Amino acid sequence: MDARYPIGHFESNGAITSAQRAAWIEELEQLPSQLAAAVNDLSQEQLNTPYREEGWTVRQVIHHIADSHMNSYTRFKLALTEDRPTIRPYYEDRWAELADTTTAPIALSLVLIKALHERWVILLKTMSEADYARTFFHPESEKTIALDYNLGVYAWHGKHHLAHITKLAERMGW
Ligand code: NI
Repeated sequence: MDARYPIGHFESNGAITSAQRAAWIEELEQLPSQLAAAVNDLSQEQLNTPYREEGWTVRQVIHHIADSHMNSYTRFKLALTEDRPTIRPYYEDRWAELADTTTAPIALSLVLIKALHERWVILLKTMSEADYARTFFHPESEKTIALDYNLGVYAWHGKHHLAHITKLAERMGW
């Protein structure tokens, strides 16, 4: 198994049903408490352990989720209020090397992710079928992305990074 992709890549084929969306929203809703449970008992040394060789530390993974999901939330709001806006890509690997990500207490991002996901879920639960069909343009991939697909991507993204932490803890016998 590739330690980088413990749950595989995101896959979505064909139409996305409202039941599928509801399941993804539920996953986003549960992520903050699952993350908190995964890191609650870890020591500073454990938090500073890379989840794989050459990989981010557990601390960086937690702060990265906050960075990434703040960007995603903004993209949802842009797409809901503008016509196919071009979103702003960023270098997530460089963000992850900044001091707030390498050294800040993870409690800060756990609170941030919890509050952010609560707002995100309120928004997601009130979005109509037409809202989920709204899109943004990603200038790097040059793809037009619909919000229902992007919901799936970020439900996957949360589970993907959660699995980095839980698999590491399993391997290390923590
Ligand atoms: Ni990521």
